[in-house]
Amino acid sequence: MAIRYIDIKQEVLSANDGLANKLRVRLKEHKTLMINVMSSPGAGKTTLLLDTIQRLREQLRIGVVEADIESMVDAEKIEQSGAMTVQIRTGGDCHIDAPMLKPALDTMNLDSVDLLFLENVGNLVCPAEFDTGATCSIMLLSVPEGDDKVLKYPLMFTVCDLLLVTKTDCQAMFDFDLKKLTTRVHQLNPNMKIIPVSSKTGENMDAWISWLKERREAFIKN
Ligand SMILES: Nc1nc2c(ncn2[C@@H]2O[C@H](COP(=O)(O)OP(=O)(O)OP(=O)(O)O)[C@@H](O)[C@H]2O)c(=O)[nH]1
Ligand SMILES: [Mg+2]
Repeated sequence: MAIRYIDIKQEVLSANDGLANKLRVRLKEHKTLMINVMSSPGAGKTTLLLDTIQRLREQLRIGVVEADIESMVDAEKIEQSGAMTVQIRTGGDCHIDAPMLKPALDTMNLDSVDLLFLENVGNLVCPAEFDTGATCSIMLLSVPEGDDKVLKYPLMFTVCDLLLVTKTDCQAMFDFDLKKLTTRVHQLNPNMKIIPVSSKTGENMDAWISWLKERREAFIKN
């Protein structure tokens, strides 16, 4: 007797991709550039976003969708910065997918948001598997996590356009080899741009802001 084989994961992913594409089209119609921000817990996503909002709020209207398993801690901080903020509580899920994001977008007036950040759940594995409808995906890897993470969590490094190596102010305390990391990343994803940054010292924050502005200009033109 032949074995009947049902690939649930493939079905879930293809249903997700259909909705993600619709969300991408909708965001484009409103000229809202959505950026999916991913990393392991504590790599510095919220800190980076707070700094970014501070630097760009006179030039762009910024919104943030915060995704967490529990709590509103990050959303409360972001809301204080004046950015439009929506919290998604995943209730245990360790990633955001398109069906989870849609109700958050439905609550927003996208015509008044130029730049929308999705702070994904802190996790280097699951968020990489799900298209959210974002036009860009970026990731953070902090110096204390180590330069070998690209070998252990390769998918995340494959799906992102930009890697921000965060907490470079801690470099002296860790055996983190930026050259080794860069070689490993480019073996997997030759197009990945890498910017080492520190929210503490402000190192290379200008380069990150320039990258964002270039992305937005290209998004509006195309
Ligand atoms: N030294 C140093 N600490 C940083 C830097 N950026 C963030 N931190 C600290 O790292 C810790 C975690 O930062 P968060 O911004 O909350 O990290 P996160 O990625 O948003 O964390 P989750 O949302 O829980 O996944 C906080 O104590 C920050 O102050 C940095 O550039 N240098
Ligand atoms: Mg956070």
